[in-house]
Formats: sequence, structure tokens, C-alpha cells
Amino acid sequence: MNKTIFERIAAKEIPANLVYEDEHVVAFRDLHPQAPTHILIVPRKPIPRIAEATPADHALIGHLLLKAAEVAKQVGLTNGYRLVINNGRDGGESVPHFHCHILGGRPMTWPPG
Ligand code: DGP
Repeated sequence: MNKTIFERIAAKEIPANLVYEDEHVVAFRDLHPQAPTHILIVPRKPIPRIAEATPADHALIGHLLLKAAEVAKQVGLTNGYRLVINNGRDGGESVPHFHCHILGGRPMTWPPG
């Protein structure tokens, strides 16, 4: 299987603006920011999307979400932020490697588009 673009970023085979990494997850700035702060946090493990996560991924997904909150704090999103997980075609997913968007730096609207 070919590596996903996010696996290649995690492996530092292609450059990205990293803001956090540990043995399980990597966080980096989105190439096409939709807010003043737009960071993606991804597992190193190439889970395609949340619908394909398994019970074996329980701790990893929990770790990723807790680290998303830490990253948001680290980059100064003190007024709040939005975490977004797109799943599948109707969810707007474009990269088949599970990722959580951290969006902030402006008020978010509801409902989302
Ligand atoms: P989604 O639509 O939820 O699958 O979001 C994928 C995001 O990934 C999208 O906001 C743009 C971002 N993206 C795609 N390719 C790259 C890349 O090569 N580098 C970075 N930093 N972000 C990327």
C-alpha cells in the first residue's frame, strides 16, 4: 500500500510546519487554512477514517483528542476552538488518513457548511 500524504509528513519524508509530535501522533499546520489557526493532528498509524477505527484504536483516539486540546492551548487558542473530523464523501474527507482539524482564531459559525 502506498503511504498517505500524512504518513509521509509524520515520517518527515515531506515537509510540514510541525507544532507537536510524540510516538503516537503528529500535529502540523494545514496547507489550506480555513481559520487564522488551522492545525491537523493525525495518528502515526494510518487509520483511513474514524469509521474504520477499531476497539484496538480506543487508547490512540483518546490520546489524539487529549493532545488536540493540549495543542490548542499551546498555540494560544484561549477564546475557544473547534475540533472537526470529516468522514467519507458526504463528510468532506479528502485525505484518507484519520485526522482531526483544530480550528481557531475567529468565532465559528453553526451550522457548519
Ligand atoms: P479533510 O478534507 O478533512 O480530509 O482535510 C484534509 C486537509 O488536509 C485539508 O484541510 C488540506 C490538508 N492537506 C492536504 N494535503 C496537505 C499537505 O500536503 N500538507 C498539509 N500541511 N496539509 C495538507
